[in-house]
Amino acid sequence: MKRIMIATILALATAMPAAAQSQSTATADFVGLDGKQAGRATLTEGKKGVLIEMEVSGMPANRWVAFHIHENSSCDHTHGFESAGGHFNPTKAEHGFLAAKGPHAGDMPNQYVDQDGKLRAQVFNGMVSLNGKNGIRGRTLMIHAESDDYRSQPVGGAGKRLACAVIR
Ligand SMILES: [Cu+2]
Repeated sequence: MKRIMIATILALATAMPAAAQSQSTATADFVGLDGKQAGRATLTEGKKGVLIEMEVSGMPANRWVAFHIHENSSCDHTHGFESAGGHFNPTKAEHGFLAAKGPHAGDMPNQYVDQDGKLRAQVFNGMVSLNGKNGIRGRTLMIHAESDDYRSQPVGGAGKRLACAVIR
C-alpha cells in the first residue's frame, strides 16, 4: 500500500513542473487576515477567458460571499488587503453585472461557503485573459465577508476583505 502511494506521489511530482511553467496556467495562494495560507486557486486560460478552480478554508460558514479580481499585485494582511487596490477594470466600466454601465472585468458571481467554512468553486471569467491586454497574472483574487449586490458603486457592498491571493 505504502509503495503504491509513493509511486503515485512521484508520478504527480514529475508531471507538475511542466504545467506550472506553462503560459496558459497560473496558481494563486490565498492568505487570510491572520497572514497564514488559507487555500489555493489554479487558473487555466481558455480561448475566451480564464477558468478559476479553488478551495479556501476559514471563511464565514453558510454564507454567500463576493469574489473579485483586484488590480494590484499585493496582499498585505496587516492592512486588511487594501494593498490589492480596487477591482480590475481596464474598460473603466461601472461595478456590477446589473449596473447600467457595468461590469468590471474583475467582477464575478458570489460564491457559497459550506458549513465547514470551506469555499470550493469553479468560476469561468470570460472578460479576462492570463497574459496580455486584459491579463490578470500579477493581479489578485479576493474573497469578501459580504455578498456582492451587483449594483452599488464601487464595490457592490462586498464588505471586509477576508482572503487575498496573488496570481503567479
Ligand atoms: Cu473585491
